[in-house]
Amino acid sequence: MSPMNFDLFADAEPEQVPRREQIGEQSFVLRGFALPWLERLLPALETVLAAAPFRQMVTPGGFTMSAALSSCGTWGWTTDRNGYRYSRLDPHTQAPWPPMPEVFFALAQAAALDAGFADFVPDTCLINRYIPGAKMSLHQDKNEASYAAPIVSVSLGLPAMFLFGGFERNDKSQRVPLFHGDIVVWGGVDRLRYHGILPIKAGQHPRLGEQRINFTFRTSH
Ligand code: MD3
Ligand code: FE
Repeated sequence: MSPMNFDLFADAEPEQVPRREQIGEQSFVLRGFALPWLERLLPALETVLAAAPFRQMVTPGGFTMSAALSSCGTWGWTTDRNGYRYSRLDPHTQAPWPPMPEVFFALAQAAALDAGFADFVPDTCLINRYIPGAKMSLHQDKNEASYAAPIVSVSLGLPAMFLFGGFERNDKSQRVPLFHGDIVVWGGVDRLRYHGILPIKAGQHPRLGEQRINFTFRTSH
């Protein structure tokens, strides 16, 4: 056998999909970024939910959202017939929202930094729970005081098809599949893009069961 025939790549790492995908000028998907944090995130999530359980909220238009919501941190996002707002108190319990667990904050900061945003200081984490059939219609997030900070979103459980649109409702959307452990980070110029989640397909996730949970970290004030 001539040396020419040695497989130069025999010891190389197997081919892998890129870990960081750019989906917009300042938007990145970090594939699997949350996986090493999972066994610390889930007990912290249980603690938050014991104090502020998931509940379905009503939009100003009178529709009950199909996703169930909770929050932690100094502020929590709420909606009812009177409008959308951030509040310091959970309207369900009348108590302050539970504090943001350290592991939530640390993960959000690490993901923001990986996408190029140093010093991200979220003051709220909105927690969305989707069961099969639940969705989130195309919308913009406009309730934050400043759009300077990025938004960090963590996907857990069942997969989802994320719609990443333009700056007007009718602009064409990209479809981005999001899987258990993926994190998406959005910065400045992409901050006001329309976005949504297609109805979740039936399925069982080995760790989270029949649901998708999404954390959205924001600097609201
Ligand atoms: C894209 N949540 O809570 S990720 C929301 O998966 C929300 O639960 C979805 O949209 C979910 O408002 C999508 C979060 C997200 C947040 C802000 C964005 C995506 C964004 C701002 C601009 C573009
Ligand atoms: Fe949103």
